[in-house]
Amino acid sequence: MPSYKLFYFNVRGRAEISRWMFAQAGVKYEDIRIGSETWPEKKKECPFGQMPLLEVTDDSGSTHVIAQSSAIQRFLARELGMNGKDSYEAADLDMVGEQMKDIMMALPWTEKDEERKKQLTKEAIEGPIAKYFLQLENRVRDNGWFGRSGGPTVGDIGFSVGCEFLLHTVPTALDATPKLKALNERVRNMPNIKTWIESRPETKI
Ligand SMILES: N[C@@H](CCC(=O)N[C@@H](CS)C(=O)NCC(=O)O)C(=O)O
Repeated sequence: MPSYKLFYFNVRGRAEISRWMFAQAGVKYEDIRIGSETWPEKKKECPFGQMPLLEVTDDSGSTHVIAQSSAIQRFLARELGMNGKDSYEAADLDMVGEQMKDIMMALPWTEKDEERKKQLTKEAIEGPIAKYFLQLENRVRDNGWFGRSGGPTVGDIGFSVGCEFLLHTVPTALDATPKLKALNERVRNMPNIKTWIESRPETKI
C-alpha cells in the first residue's frame, strides 16, 4: 500500500478535493499544513514553486512528487477508483472538472476591496455562473451522478467542493438546478465525507 503526504497551506483551497477523495476512499494520508515560516524552505522542493504537492511512496520504496492540483486529483482518481470505468467516462468527469474551473475563474479573486468583492461575487454567481450551472445540470445522469457507472467520482467531489464556497456566498445558487442540488447533498452526506467536513480544521476558505 503506498503512503501519501499532501502538503498545502492551512486552507481548503486547491487541496480540498484531494482531501475529500482520501476521506471517501478511507485511505490514510498525512495532511501537512505549511505555515508562512516554513514555506520558503518547502517552496524550493516544489517543482513549480507552489502547493498543493503530493508525495507518494510506492510499495518499492520510491518516492514520487506530484504538483498541480488537477494532476494530483486525476492521479488520486485513478489510484482510488474514482475515475469512471473507462476513458470515455473519465473524459465525462474531466469535462465536469474543467467546467468547475471555469466557474471558479468567473469569481473576482483579485479584487482588493472586500465590500466590492462580495458584490462582484454575488453578481458572478447570479450571472455567468448560473448559466454554467444550467449547462452542468444536463450532465447529471439518471443515476444521479456525473459518471455513467455511479459515484462519487472525482467529478462529483470536485463539483461539491466548489459549491461549498459558492453556496456560502449565495445559499440559493443551486435552486434553479435541482439535479445539481441533490447531487451536492448526496456527496456531502456520504458518511466518510460528512465525518471529514465535521472534523476538519476550521478555515475561512
Ligand atoms: N495551478 C496550480 C496553482 C497553485 C497555486 O496557485 N498555489 C498557491 C496557493 S493556492 C501557492 O502555492 N502560492 C504560494 C506561492 O506561489 O509562493 C495548481 O492548481 O496547483
